[in-house]
Amino acid sequence: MVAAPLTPVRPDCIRPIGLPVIDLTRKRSDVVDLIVRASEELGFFKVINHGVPPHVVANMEAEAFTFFAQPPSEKLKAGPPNPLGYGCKNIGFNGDTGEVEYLLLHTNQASINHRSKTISKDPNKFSCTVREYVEAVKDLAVEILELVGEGLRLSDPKKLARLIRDGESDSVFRLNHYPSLISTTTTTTNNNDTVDKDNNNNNNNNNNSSSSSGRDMSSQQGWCNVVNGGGVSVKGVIGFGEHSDPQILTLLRSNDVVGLQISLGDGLWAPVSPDPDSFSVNVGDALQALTNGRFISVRHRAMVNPYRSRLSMVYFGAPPLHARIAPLPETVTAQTPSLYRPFTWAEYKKAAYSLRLSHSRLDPFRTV
Ligand code: GA4
Repeated sequence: MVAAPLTPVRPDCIRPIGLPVIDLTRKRSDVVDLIVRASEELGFFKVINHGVPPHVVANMEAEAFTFFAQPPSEKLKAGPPNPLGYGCKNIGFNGDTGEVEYLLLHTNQASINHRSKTISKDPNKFSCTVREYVEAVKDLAVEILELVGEGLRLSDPKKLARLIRDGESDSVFRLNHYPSLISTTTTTTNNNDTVDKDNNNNNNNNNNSSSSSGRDMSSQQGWCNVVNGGGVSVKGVIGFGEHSDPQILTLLRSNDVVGLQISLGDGLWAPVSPDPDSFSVNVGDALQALTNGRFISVRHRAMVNPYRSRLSMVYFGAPPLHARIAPLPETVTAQTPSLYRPFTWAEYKKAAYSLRLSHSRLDPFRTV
């Protein structure tokens, strides 16, 4: 009898590689070339000397830690995520889950003001902090897209940047909290929320994330049901599963805790070293379509750090809902015919929310 061939099981493999770190104060033409090359080869790069003031970042991080340190009953007042608002473990509407809790906000000021009322005891302070952060990061995204426009030799080099600068842009801002898994003492409260009494292992390097009592604000207090009686494996727990971002450009900043990984294909994952002074930048699906597949919308995921809580603050630069996304004429040639049919951002967003997180969302929009 011939034995049936074994189906090879290929475990995910971590492959540390040198990821591009681009100093935005270098000569403009060099920066343009580096950004284009990184976007083509990986769809990912980091930027340093980016001009976002440290206090703006620190204030936003402090607000985020303050929010997540609250008991579940308080945080749930800012939910459920529809998709905006507070969410815990559930991602999107089609059954995706992860070991993450988050706040998803629209960057429109009226929306931030409105949401702040259920998020913070000092809504004005919260909304001002978010506004300052989002404005600064949006300016950075605009600058990067202008450099991209130059690199692609667009007849109108600011065309891409205008899509996210537009007052009606559908950009969103996300705060993700990935509590650590190690905990020495847990108690289960009446409403089934697991409360961690030991905060020491969540030590965070950033002074701004500490409360006046000197306690780490990234405590698991208020986290719902992650530690589960100490029975959770601390290896390879997924916080936010593999996906690409639907928008144009994503700018992510995290505290000094490892977790983000980008896909190199073939089950290989490159860890992104945490570096609170830089921003990680990734190409989104809309930019892949606009560049006719020249730039890669990189797939990525976030792993839970066993020992320390991770906080990421992510700006997703998107066009207005009515904006038309189609390969830019400069990227379409006889040799590189149009890969995608035109679509509006509203159409794409609707499709994204009808699919699972890991779906290759652009495929149905391909012409060939
Ligand atoms: C991924 C990028 C952003 O975080 C996000 C996510 C959104 C959500 O969490 O509500 C989505 C996800 C993201 C992609 C596919 C859909 C929509 C969950 C999901 C299953 C806010 C976004 O715009 O798309």
